[in-house]
Amino acid sequence: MKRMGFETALIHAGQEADRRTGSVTVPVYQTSTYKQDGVGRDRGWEYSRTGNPTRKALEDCVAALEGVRHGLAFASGLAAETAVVGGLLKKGDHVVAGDDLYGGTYRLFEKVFRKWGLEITYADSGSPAAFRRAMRRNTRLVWAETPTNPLLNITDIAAVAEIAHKGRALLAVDNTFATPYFQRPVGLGADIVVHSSTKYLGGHSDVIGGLLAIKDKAVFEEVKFHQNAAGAVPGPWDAWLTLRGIKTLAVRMKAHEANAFEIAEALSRHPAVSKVYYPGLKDHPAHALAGAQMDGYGGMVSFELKGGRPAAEKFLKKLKIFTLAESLGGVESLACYPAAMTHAAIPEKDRLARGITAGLVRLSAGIESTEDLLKDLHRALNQIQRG
Ligand code: P1T
Repeated sequence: MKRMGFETALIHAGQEADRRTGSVTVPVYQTSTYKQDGVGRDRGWEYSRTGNPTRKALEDCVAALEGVRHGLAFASGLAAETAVVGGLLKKGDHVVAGDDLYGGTYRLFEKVFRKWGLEITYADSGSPAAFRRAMRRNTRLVWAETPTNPLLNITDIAAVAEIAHKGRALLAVDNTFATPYFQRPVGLGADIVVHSSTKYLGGHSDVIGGLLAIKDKAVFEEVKFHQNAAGAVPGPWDAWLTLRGIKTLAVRMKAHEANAFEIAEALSRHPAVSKVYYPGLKDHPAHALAGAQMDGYGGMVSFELKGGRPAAEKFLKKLKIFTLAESLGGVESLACYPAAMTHAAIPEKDRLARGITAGLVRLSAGIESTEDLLKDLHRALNQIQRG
């Protein structure tokens, strides 16, 4: 089935009815190994670290959604990131990364990749000129999260791709926040797309996973080698749950975004709030760029409360529908306090320099009724105002 529409690909890419039984969903191949018909005569599958049909369906599906031929699935988003760096780079290579990143990604770069002998420079996520200035002769990889976590900065993918390629480096884009429903980085020049499928792709807060979509076959082969050699693969059940989640991505993303818009506007009008970060708002510094490189603005909203940590703690305690929890992108609305949760691994000085302040709260807009979500936020905001 070639050239499917996006909504069709969500449901069918990589997934044909099972040949033997006609099962319309991909079976869960809960097996570690496969019978061989003779030495050197397998049936295309040898061992489930190397390959598994349920996982392969997910890998083919993400490749189709991102508009490339090659996909790979991992046990987590961070495992996918590790395979990119472990598969492609060596000691002495240099990485340029945007400076607003998920805290766990920053920790992986700082505490693991530096130990491997990699050099890393962070560039202002919103400034292609900063990426250009950070490039060196030994830069092999440029890494951008866009929109960024947690501040919803936007990196100009086409501009940064040009800079990376001029320096003979690859561009990897973490597309977790936008998903391929709102943004397809390869069409803008990226070489590798990274996902924490734990988030919107899985969509139901019930499975951890990571996915890569890779444009070039040689790059894919190197990362695939690492996937098998290091072995951070998902089990077939996790792959199956992720495939099931992906089927409804389009309808969910529309609902997440509609709620996020209403939330961002309501927060902007509230006197307890000093700043709102949402690329769909006209006063977001990269509103025009987001509109040009994305098909929508997504479901994540961050904001700054007047009154720092005490106000944030009070607000988070008063919420009833939003759940205080790490992660994002599930059907249920979540609230997070980045300074002590998702971004606690970043030293305070660096956090503050990036804008992750003591009053910052991050919301993942779920797909519950808009009215209930707004009421929940208003109640909590009004109570902190009362003191
Ligand atoms: O948690 P894991 O599946 O390993 O994915 C890591 C990851 C990678 N990239 C982005 C943009 C992410 O947001 C994450 C994980 N983030 C959270 C857990 C969070 O609450 O922000």
